[in-house]
Amino acid sequence: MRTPLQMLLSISILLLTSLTANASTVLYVQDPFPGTSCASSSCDVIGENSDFDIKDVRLVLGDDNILLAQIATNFRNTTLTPYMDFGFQLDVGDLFFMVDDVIRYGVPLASHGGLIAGDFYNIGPGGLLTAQQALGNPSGVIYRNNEYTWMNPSGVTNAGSGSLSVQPGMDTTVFISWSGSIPTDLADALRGMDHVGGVQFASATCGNDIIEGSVPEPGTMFGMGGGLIAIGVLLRKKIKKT
Ligand SMILES: [Ca+2]
Ligand SMILES: [Ca+2]
Repeated sequence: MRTPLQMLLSISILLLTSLTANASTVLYVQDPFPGTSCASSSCDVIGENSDFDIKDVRLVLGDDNILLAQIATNFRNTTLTPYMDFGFQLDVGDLFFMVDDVIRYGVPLASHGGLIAGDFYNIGPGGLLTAQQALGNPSGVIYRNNEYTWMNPSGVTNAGSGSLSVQPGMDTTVFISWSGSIPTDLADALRGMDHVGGVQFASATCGNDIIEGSVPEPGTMFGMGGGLIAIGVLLRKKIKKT
């Protein structure tokens, strides 16, 4: 007899394997959560966990450059519909993708400024909008004003559509899934070939929780491999001695 969790896991694995050939996780980032109502920039969440906390992000990439991005986060509703908080409209942030620490691509998870939810965009000459710009420069509220939360719609180019779904989870968690075809430079960077790929996301346009992460640099991987080889050699020496 399978538990519901086991059923859910096997369904997820089935979906993943049917989604794309030879898919593997290229990046998994867990977001630390030290506490609530914390105004310091070193803290994870400013304000209510139920509105802003991000748990993790997983990127699964197939040989065919189809990417599946899964985010576990909190939002006040399970449809990612904007809501009012302290007199300001809060929207879900865009999902950003980085090559060598520069945000080059984005996926709006809710439509804004003519950008269509689920479509894949090249960042335009207008660049990105900080939380302050996305919210319209509010005062009297505490948020992460300098964090990038949205693409600036000005001059962006649409590079294809993707599939977006939101599933309710436990309590106020929502699971956001996006899958779509990504350009070769991003795919290679996420595989750690030549360049370094990464992901960045703000749960809401106020930037009150953010997550970011990059694949390990090829040099780091080599270093880790070297370390493992060194441990292996040491162990062998120790075994020979005894
Ligand atoms: Ca968090
Ligand atoms: Ca965070």
